Amino acid sequence: MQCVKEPHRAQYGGGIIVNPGFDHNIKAWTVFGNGTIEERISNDGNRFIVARNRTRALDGFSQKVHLKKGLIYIFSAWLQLSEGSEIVSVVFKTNGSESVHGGHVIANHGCWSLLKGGILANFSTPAEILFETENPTVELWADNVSLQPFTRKQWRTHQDDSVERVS
Ligand SMILES: [Ca+2]
Repeated sequence: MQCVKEPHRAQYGGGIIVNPGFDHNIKAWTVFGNGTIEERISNDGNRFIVARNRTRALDGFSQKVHLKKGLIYIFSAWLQLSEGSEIVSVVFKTNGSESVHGGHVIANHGCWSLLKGGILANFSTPAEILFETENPTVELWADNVSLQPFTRKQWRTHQDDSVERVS
């Protein structure tokens, strides 16, 4: 998918993400590591979240979720940078220090890119959703974040439905 001027709506209404489109400021989002997180508003009145003054790859905004064993979690988020072009990954950090990458996208300045991915939960655990960019000097912007759980059966049915809708 190409880079777009305004982010599209969150998949599945955001799923289990609280405040996925930042209509309620940055409620339910916390800072991970160093730096500052804040709400920003586009010229068209769209609210999104910004992480700035980052110093490490994983610094930025974060939301805690609870993963359930055996479920498939489909993730998506619209991302933009304050400058340049970087690979941004979504990382699920579970208790202890285990981190699971759940997909990546090349994000740019000037337009929004869609990161699509997902993980399979091998055990039930709280997890923090983090975003990683190797270059921490750029601001990371995000909007319309979504995390939707599916059982394997639901996911197969969902994919079948998607295929039917397309054909
Ligand atoms: Ca928004």
